[in-house]
Amino acid sequence: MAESIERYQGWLEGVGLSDSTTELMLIKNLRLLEKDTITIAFAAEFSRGKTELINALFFSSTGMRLLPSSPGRTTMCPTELFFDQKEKPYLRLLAVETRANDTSIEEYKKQPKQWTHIELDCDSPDSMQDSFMELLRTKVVSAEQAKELGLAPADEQNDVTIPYWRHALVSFPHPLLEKGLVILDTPGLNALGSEPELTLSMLPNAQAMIFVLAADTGVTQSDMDMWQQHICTYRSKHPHGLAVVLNKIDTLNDELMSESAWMESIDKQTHETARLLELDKAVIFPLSAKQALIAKIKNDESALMNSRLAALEGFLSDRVLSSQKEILQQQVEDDVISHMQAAQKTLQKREQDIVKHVEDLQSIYSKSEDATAELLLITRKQQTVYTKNLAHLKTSRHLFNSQIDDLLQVVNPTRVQKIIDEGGESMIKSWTSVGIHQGMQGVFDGLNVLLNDALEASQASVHLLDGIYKKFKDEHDIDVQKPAVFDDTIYKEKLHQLLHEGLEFSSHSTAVLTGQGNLAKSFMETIGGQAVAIFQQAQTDIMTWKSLALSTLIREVSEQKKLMESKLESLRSVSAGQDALDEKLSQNAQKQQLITSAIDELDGMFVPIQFTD
Ligand SMILES: Nc1nc2c(ncn2[C@@H]2O[C@H](COP(=O)(O)OP(=O)(O)OP(=O)(O)O)[C@@H](O)[C@H]2O)c(=O)[nH]1
Ligand SMILES: [Mg+2]
Repeated sequence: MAESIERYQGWLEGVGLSDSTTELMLIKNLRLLEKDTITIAFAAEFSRGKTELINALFFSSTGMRLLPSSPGRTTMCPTELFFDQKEKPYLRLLAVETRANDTSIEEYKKQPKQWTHIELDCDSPDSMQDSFMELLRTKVVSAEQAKELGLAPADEQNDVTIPYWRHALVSFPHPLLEKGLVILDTPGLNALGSEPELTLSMLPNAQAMIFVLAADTGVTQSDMDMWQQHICTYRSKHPHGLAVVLNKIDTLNDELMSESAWMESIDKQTHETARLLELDKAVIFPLSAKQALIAKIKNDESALMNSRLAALEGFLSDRVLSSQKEILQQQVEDDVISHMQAAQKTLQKREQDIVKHVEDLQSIYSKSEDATAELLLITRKQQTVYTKNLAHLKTSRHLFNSQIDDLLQVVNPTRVQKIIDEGGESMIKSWTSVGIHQGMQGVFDGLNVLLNDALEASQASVHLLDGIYKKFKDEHDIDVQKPAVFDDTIYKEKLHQLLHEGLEFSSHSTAVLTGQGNLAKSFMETIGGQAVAIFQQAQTDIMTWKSLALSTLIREVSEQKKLMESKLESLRSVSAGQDALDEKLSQNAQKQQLITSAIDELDGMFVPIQFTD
């Protein structure tokens, strides 16, 4: 796809149809293809087997239990696994003390120096396993210190064991990671409530989420709490990206049990889980991560079958990975193909015009001098009209642009930031459930007012455009497609979703948040950052609208104007004699041939970009 887009870039230049807007659109799409990553997040209470499952799904080929998994609390910090081709494999760790700063993890990721860097020796499994022990590291701090980091409730008196690291990044050469897969392993027990960025940004943005339950414990109250607080909101956002794993089915079996009794008990639990979570049984996967890992390492086909891992693998590759790929390809395809279709039309029009022009020239052969003079006069008049139209169009564009600049002022992210800062300040001061709810509602009301203002401001521009397009269609039969109008509903929806997530988070985390100035701040930072991002997107979309709104029309009118000019020139050359006319005819024939072959070349480019169909 990327290759074809690059070819198209070259083609556009060759036929003189390349401009900066188009160039930007193509570059944006090439970047999208390049950065094509898919994140699968694993969330659950502690000890349900998240890490073991990740080992079984992705890392059995290392021949070992790559990531540490053991009874009790194991993983202490969120761990992202991916492949960074720019550097040798590594483990990077961010100190837990950074929680006291305002800086987000996303921001820290841009500053590798702030992380403890451990190079991974992929040739030595033992040393790698050693390095990964860092993921389990904890330390004991005073109650005061723990409170400062937002890791202990306000009334804590005793020393507290806290994670040593706040976040871990693992770059590891694995075929799936190399293709752009990112895996997010999270620690059970409260991690979701205490790291707002994880809960409000990393998890909701993952393309798939796997919620893990264990058959030996069944669905406990704390599983249910987690499900209701964090996973349900995810589900409403990505209805097809959620899977629930009922892990440890091997524990339901013992040597005295018949195979069918075991199956029955698995079935019963699956059914019960589906009922409790109000889910379709099809997205619940009973399996044994431990058996699967061991079976894969030992190459034991029948044990692997018994572990039932294959069903989950099927779900991930068919439902998640390939559908995500399709969505991305569709996005790129829509953008590029519609541009190609417009270019195709332009060239076809050019071809028709030349054919018409050649016919005109041929008819001059047989015409009297008077008739030629008359044709010259008509063409001149037409040319004047087009010159005027072009001028008119440019004035309109000026007007349109200044309207859009006003619109951009309305959705300016600095204004958004101001609303958030003001609202946030008062919320941090009155950090109670009611205070947070009211404060957040107030902030979001303010943001919605901005969007309504923006919609109002954009109406005038929409009318202006409608008028211009109508004039050219009615008076000059120029019918080009209008670009899509800036549509504020998507941003409204996104804001609504964000408010909902923020309220959910704060109402379940007040115990941890109470009196934790820093945590309250980082919560506001995360919410604010996402809101600003929504408005930045709106701004980008408006700018795209600004650059696209009149460009096709202007291009079309300039084409017409050029055509008139060349027609005039031909007509003038008639008076210079028969030879000149012959020369003009052969020049035009050549032009026509060039255009025809350019159209052929373009036709051949559609298929490679549409290969998903
Ligand atoms: N019997 C059995 N034990 C399993 C299975 N999967 C995991 N375990 C065990 O359960 C324990 C916990 O597994 P982990 O993978 O560390 O669990 P986790 O969800 O990552 O836990 P935290 O990292 O603490 O959040 C380990 O001792 C695993 O060996 C399974 O399918 N069957
Ligand atoms: Mg774990």
